Amino acid sequence: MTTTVLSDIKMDESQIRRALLVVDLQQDFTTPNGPFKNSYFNIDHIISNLTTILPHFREHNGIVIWIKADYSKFISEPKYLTRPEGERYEGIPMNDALLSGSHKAFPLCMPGTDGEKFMPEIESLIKTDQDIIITKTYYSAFTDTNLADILKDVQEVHICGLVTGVCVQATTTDAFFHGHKVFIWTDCLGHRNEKGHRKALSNMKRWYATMINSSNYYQQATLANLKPILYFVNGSIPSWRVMMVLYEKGIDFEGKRLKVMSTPKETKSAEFLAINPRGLTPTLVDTDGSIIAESLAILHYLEEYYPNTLPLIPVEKSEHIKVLQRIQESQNLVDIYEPLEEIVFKTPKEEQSSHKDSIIKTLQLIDQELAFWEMYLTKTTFIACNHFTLADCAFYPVIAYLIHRGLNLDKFPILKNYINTIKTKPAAIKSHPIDWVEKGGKINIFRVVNNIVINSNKENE
Ligand SMILES: N[C@@H](CCC(=O)N[C@@H](CS)C(=O)NCC(=O)O)C(=O)O
Repeated sequence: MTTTVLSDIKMDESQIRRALLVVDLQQDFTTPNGPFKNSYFNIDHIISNLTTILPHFREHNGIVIWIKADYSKFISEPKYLTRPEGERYEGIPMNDALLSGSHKAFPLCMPGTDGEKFMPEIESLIKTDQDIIITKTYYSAFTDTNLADILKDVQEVHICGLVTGVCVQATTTDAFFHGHKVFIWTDCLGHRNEKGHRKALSNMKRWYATMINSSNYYQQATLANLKPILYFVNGSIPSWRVMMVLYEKGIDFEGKRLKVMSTPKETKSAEFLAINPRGLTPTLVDTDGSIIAESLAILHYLEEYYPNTLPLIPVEKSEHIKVLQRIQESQNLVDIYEPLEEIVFKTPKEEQSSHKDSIIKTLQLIDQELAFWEMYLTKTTFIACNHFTLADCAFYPVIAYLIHRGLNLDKFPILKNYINTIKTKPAAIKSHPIDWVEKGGKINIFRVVNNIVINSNKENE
């Protein structure tokens, strides 16, 4: 079953509806002598930032929602959000018992007290004819409120306020699970201490939200709505790896195919050399202008900088390190195999037989290398652990490429089985090189080199 995710709906900038949730700027949190005195924030800075940006935000389809806490009920049972269906949400941590709960340790934001009220400076920022005020009783502004209904046509949810690691984080997580694209205004936040603040930021960045600055939220959010561009060469292992990750994570991108069989090569055009002076693909130009090349580095980049997408690096340490290792190891097979292409494509026919020994050695090394991967797959279903990870995206295109070039895997039945499983995955199907057919490539490298060896033996008889 598919679910419509608000943040996936593509629209023009002018159509995007956004909301800003300003969380808990009440006096109990902000007064210098209150329970949150000496905390890690400067309320004057937050107020000054909001004063500058709110008029602009309202002008750009933005509704401002002021969230207030009422903790007078001393609720002790957490209330959990139900995980929505869809790949986007699988395996992503939801609010834990603490974040799904409410405050009960001491009286805080009690109705009728000054502590429950907004500071006068905040009151003066509220436009009572346009803004909305919501009172929540849990940490998350979504729990037991009508916030989800209010936001039902809103794509971008921007969040700021207090405190980063509790109400802001609880609300951010739920906003993500309600299908919104979430932006955190990092210069309008605060927590009891710096450590907790940073930990919460890194957690939110990893899973649920894009970190932006209030002063240029508009530009940064607009950039976040653009598509990254991937310069690629069709049928190249490095480009294939990156595409597989983009599709698996559901990152919408614009592919720009560069031809390398043309003269001059499109990869060596002045325009492309200005982007990547090595003239090599894949090269990713991200929406904020960041440029990154080298396939394995791009894999890590996508994992790090697309936190709202399906995670492909496990959090559990032993699995994590296996993924890191296998990603790097996947290059071994490429490096071992490459001399065969040198011999077939770049060596004059009459000289090829002189490479007989090197061909035999290379074929042995390929077999030895494949034996490692066969062994890995006796231990886990996928190449690094029991679920699909970045390591599969690094490795699968290598082995699939070699098969296209005529590699026979009869000696490696588990590997063969693995290939048959992966190739049916939507990300593998979508990233499959354009026009490649099942029966293999025009030039069967493995057959050609075997013939070189046979012919060379005959010549020496
Ligand atoms: N180590 C690089 C290798 C990149 C590479 O060699 N790309 C080739 C395609 S397989 C390319 O763009 N060649 C263009 C050219 O030769 O002009 C990576 O993993 O990204």
